[in-house]
Formats: sequence, C-alpha cells, structure tokens
Amino acid sequence: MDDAFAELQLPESRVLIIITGGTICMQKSPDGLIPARGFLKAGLAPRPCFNDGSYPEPLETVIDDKGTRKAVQSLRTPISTYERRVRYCVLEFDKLLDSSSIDAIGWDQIAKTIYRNYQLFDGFVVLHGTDSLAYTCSALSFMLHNLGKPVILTGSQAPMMELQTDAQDNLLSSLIIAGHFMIPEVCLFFNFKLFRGNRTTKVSADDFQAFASPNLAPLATISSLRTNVQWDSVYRPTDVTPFSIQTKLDTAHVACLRIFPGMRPEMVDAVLRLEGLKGLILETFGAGNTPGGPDSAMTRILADAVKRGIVIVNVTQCLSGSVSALYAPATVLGRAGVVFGQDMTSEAALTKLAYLLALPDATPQEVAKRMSVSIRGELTETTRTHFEHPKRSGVLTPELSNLAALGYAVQKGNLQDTRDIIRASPRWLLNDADYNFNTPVHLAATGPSLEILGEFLAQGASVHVRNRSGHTPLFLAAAAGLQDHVEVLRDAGAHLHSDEMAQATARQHTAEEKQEGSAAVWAMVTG
Ligand code: ASN
Repeated sequence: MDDAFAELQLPESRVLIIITGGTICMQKSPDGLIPARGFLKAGLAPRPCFNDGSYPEPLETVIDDKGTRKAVQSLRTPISTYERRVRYCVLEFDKLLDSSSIDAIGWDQIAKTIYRNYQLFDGFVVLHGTDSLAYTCSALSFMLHNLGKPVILTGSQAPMMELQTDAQDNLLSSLIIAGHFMIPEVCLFFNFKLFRGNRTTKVSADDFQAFASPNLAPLATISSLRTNVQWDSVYRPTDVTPFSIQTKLDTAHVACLRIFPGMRPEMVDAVLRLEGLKGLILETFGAGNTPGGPDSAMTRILADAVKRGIVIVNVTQCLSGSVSALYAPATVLGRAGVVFGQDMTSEAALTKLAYLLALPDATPQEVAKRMSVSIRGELTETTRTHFEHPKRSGVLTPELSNLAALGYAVQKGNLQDTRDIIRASPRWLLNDADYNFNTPVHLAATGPSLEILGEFLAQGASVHVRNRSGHTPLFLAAAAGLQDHVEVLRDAGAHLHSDEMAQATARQHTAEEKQEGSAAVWAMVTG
C-alpha cells in the first residue's frame, strides 16, 4: 500500500466550529477591538496546522442558527499524533458579539445550533469571548440534556491575527480534543487545560491563564505532544435517553448579590422585593456566613423571602471551598430556608437557578432541593459516605481484568462476568477500544445479550464512538439484523454517522430488492 493511499485510509473526525464572537475573531477599529467575519478564510485556511491543503470535497451540509441547511467549505487538519485527522467547518453567527453582550438568547442560539447539527458531527467547538464564557459554559451544561459528544468552548485573550496570541493554541487544542476524545461534557479549554465548563471562573482580565476551576482538577491537560485525559473525572450521563435541549433560561427573574461588611439589610430586602423575582444567589463570606444572628433584620428579611417562595442559594465569595453549616451564621441561614449551594461557582449557581426555574412545573421546593445536589457535576456532593465496601477481588486474575476479558464475556453473553470485570478493573473500561477500535458497546451491539448492552449504556458508555472502519455500534447492530439491539441503541440516542448513511441506504435497497428481512432493520436506522 503506498503512503498516499494509507493516509487516505486514516480515520477522520468531523467537528463543527460555531463562532459567536469574542476577542479570538476580533480586529482593530476606531472604537477599539470588534468581532470580524470571515474567520475560516482569514484566520484558519492560511495556517498549516489548521489546513493540510487537501480542501475536501464535497462541501459539508450544515444547519445554521436559523435552521437553514447550507453548504459550507470544510478544512482538514494534518494527521495528529493519534493518527487521525479532524475535518471541520465553521458556522459564524449573523451577529458576532463581544461576550459581555451575550445573554439567554445567545445561549438558546448555541444550544439549538448544536442540537440541529448533532447527528452531522462528532464534536463541537464554540468560539466565544472570555468575559462571560464561564456563564455560557455553565448555562449550556444544564441546557444540553444527555449530551453524548464533546462540546468545547474556547476563546483567547489576544486576537488570532495578533503576532503574540493564545488564539492558535486554544483553538487547535480544542479542535483536537473534540475530534479525538469522547468527553461528553460542556468543557472550557484555555491555556493547555480542559475544564468542566460549569466549574470555571474567569480569574484574569489579561493573562493567558485566564480561567481557573478551583474546586475540580482539569479533565485534561496538554503536555508536550500528548493530551492527558483524567477519564475517572469525566461526567457521563446515565439516563438512557437521546440528546435533547432545554431553551429559554429564566435570567429575568433571578439576581446575584454580594454581601459586604456594613451592608444595610434594606438593600437585600429591596432586591428580594423586585417584581417577579423568583431566585437569588447570595455570595456570602467564607464558609457561607452573613452578618447578623438569628434575630437580626437580615435573617428576618431572608426568611420572609423564602416564605414568599423565593429560592435563595448560599455560595461563597471565596475562590475555592464550600459553604457549610460549620459556623453559626451559616447554620442560621440554613434554618431560615436558605439553600446551601455547596462549592458551586456563582456562574454555575445563577445559571442553574435560571434553568431550574424555567422547567415546566418548577416549584420553589423542587428547585431548592435540586440546587444543592449535582445534576451535571457542577458541585461536589458532601453526602457521600466515607466508608466503602472493599471491591471484590480474586474473581479474576489481573491479566484477565482487561478489555479482552470483557470482550470475551460479552460474546459469551455472560452478564455477571462483565460486571465482575468492570468492577475489578482499575480504570473505566467502557469507552476503551481494542485494536480495531471496537469499544465494549460495539461488541455488545452484536452480542447475544441485550441485557449487557443495556447495562453498558446505563453506565454511561458512549454510543457515538466509531471503530477503525468508521462504524458506530448502531451500524453493526443493523448489519447483524438485530432489531432489538437497534431499538435499545436508538432509545439511548444512537444514530448513524453521516459517513455511514449512504452505505446503510444502499444495503437497505439491496435487501428490499432481494426481499430480505434485513430491509426492515436497515429502514429503522436510515429513516
Ligand atoms: N471582551 C472580550 C469578550 O468577552 C474579551 C475576550 O474575549 N478576551 O468578547
């Protein structure tokens, strides 16, 4: 096989870059920096790390922020260290914004664009200004339900067109991570670190190290040529239902207030009496303390507001750590009905509150309850027991506790063995792949046990990973004519990759002509 042919055989991921604005795409104007259009042509095409020069045809079909299908130019990166290329297109929003002007309307637009293009791409990169980036990441993490693919938000402190800029590193690393690693979370990438988006906060107005995630270590770091993913920290939805979105966060009826020494209780009261207010994030001192004791005016005002149905959430002004009932003032707040927001950032707390209040049938009691528990990994739950039963050992020899053993158990349809192997494995096995890039879900998709497949999915294993031939587990199940497996996978959100569609349709037509039963199974996945 000659080298050129071998290169063509290399797997290729598809990533959609959504541009909302921000410094990364800005240019100078008489009024200062403003976002400029034409980023693909001016910023990416001339740079060899973003364009291998192959200018792939045909043009991709993308669905823009208004729901219109359009064909746009795509580019390919050169081959990565992981022997894969990333093919990407760019979708620029009509109105590019400095992120200080982004609000719930912009979040809706981003969520809808991801939703509409979800089946066409393996991952998404969103370019966004840094000012409100932590809010957008937090909001999206709640708005995207059962996310099964990476969504990475990034931006830069200096424009792409500047000589000294962080734009190139931030975008290229985001593109590579979105195209290579199945991290099904809303993430923020900045300065060689990938963070869970709803744990971040902007900590510098000018430093390249602009973001921190004080209460959760990065999900991945880039060092030299490698990306080191902390797979055990990756959040995986275990609700076996397809991807969906919630739009229209209620930012109009929430507020955020920072307590300061000598603050007049009437100020807090004035905010709490704003017409229509439904929720307040109270940024308190240290571990959750405010001035005043149980009988103080402040406590009375807060308790009255809670009785009127306003959800008040206590978060700390400190960069790291959690609120708790350690000191009397915080305990008093808790007794007044103020919710402990644990170690959530203000950005996460505010957007979560706006999200929960916008859910149909939201009651103050239900919203208050959900504010103190993790729904997308946005807070560290302190209710976990410190004592765990020892893991079962001795069931399998260490050399059997690996992917091969799991594959064997799947093929045998032995559910108990799969459980034992997964439990005994020091790492999470379900997104690992064998030499053919088949994950345990690929194997279970054609295996004899539907229960094993269902269990892997319930544990959060991805249905979107593609094997060396570019096939999803759904394609393999359809090719094997396994109707029940196809149904289980589709219920979990599986769909054919756009590359597979033509092949599946051709097989369906052949089966129809020959009047084979498999035609019906193919029809389930192409329709
Ligand atoms: N003002 C810019 C923005 O948030 C800041 C940046 O992107 N670095 O759009």
